[in-house]
Amino acid sequence: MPRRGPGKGRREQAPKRRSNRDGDDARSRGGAPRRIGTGRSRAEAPQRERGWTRLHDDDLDETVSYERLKVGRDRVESRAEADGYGAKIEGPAASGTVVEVQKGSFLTALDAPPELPPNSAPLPDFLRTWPRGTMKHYETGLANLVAAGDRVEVIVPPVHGNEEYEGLLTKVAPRRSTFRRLHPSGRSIQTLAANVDRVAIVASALEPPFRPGFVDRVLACAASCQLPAALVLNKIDLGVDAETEALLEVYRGLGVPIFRASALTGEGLEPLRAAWTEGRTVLCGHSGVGKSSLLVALRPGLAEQVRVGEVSGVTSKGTHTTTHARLYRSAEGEIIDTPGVREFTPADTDKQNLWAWFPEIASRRDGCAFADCTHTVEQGCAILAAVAAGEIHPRRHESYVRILKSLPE
Ligand SMILES: Nc1nc2c(ncn2[C@@H]2O[C@H](COP(=O)(O)OP(=O)(O)O)[C@@H](O)[C@H]2O)c(=O)[nH]1
Ligand SMILES: [Mg+2]
Ligand SMILES: [Zn+2]
Repeated sequence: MPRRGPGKGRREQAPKRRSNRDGDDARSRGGAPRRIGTGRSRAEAPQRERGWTRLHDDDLDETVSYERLKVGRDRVESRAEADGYGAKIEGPAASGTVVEVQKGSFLTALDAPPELPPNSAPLPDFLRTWPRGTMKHYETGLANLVAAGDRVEVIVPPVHGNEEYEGLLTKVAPRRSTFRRLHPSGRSIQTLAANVDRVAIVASALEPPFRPGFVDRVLACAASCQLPAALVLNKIDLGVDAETEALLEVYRGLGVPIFRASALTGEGLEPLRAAWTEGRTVLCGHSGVGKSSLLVALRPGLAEQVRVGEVSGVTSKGTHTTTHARLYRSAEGEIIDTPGVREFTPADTDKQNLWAWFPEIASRRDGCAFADCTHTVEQGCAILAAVAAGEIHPRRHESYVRILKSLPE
């Protein structure tokens, strides 16, 4: 009697469909946000498993699986088929760096062109790379598995004539660091950039006004990622008001390096150039503060690629365009711009340990009367006392309270 393989039948539940349905269920239930880190609670695990079939080698009856997968013995040429079945795609391997994450694909700069057959079409500067089918279907609790700055390995099937090259992602190298945030949905963690060395918060004194709440969010976010952060005050040609000056002093007191610059006049660019020549810097800042202008001022070679004065995040029709980070490589140091990313809520943290990313709270919390003090309303709170005594700036405390309220339990 023919053996009915354990994988048979279950394979028909397309993983993608299944995971979508789970998502809808979760949404319709509403309620509390999911646990960070997994994206799902443990209680949901059995339900999730049901949608998945783990195929052991022993379970794979070759003839059945070939038939079922409709792959046959021919090489799979189309990406759509490969997506679904993790089929074999042939071509030379290459390594590279992801410069931008787009809808489902990764724009990748290859370290060196792979050896392609003679009379293949010329390779583009940036190769559009797609993940293998399976990678897209597992719910990991992460909004994205690959980020700008990731080191990857790809397969590059040769193409001829006018066909477009498309790489297949085969491997993502371990990261030396990640800059990540809680996704605005509150349900997953989003890696904005990988293998970065420092975060630069770009702000302007005027037009748009200086926003300390934003600075505090990025500072907490960077600290939770163990990344050093600096503050760049751009547009100093427009003047700096006394209130902003006072806040800059507060940040300086907290050990945050402060740069003052004008992309317009070129003032203050030298120290930035010097500070960013080594490694990789991520620029964060509201639209209009001058991130693109600074990029072009520091790297005139990018003038063709980077558009200044572009309203990012929203098109004229009011729909969202890309909010994706873009890596600009250069021998004078690499810079990642994050246009359209406005929310920086620290990931890997919760209400109980947010204090750790506020140095002036971390250093005083031992003085609180209660070990589980939230530093918001408690009697005998050393932090509230320090705010009242003028030792902690009220705006910093206000930022702490705001972030606290926006975090999951
Ligand atoms: N006065 C002045 N204007 C600037 C400066 N840097 C940028 N701008 C202007 O601010 C606007 C937004 O700049 P942009 O670089 O596109 O900001 P981004 O959205 O942060 O990338 C543009 O009109 C720039 O010309 C500066 O240092 N001084
Ligand atoms: Mg810009
Ligand atoms: Zn307290």
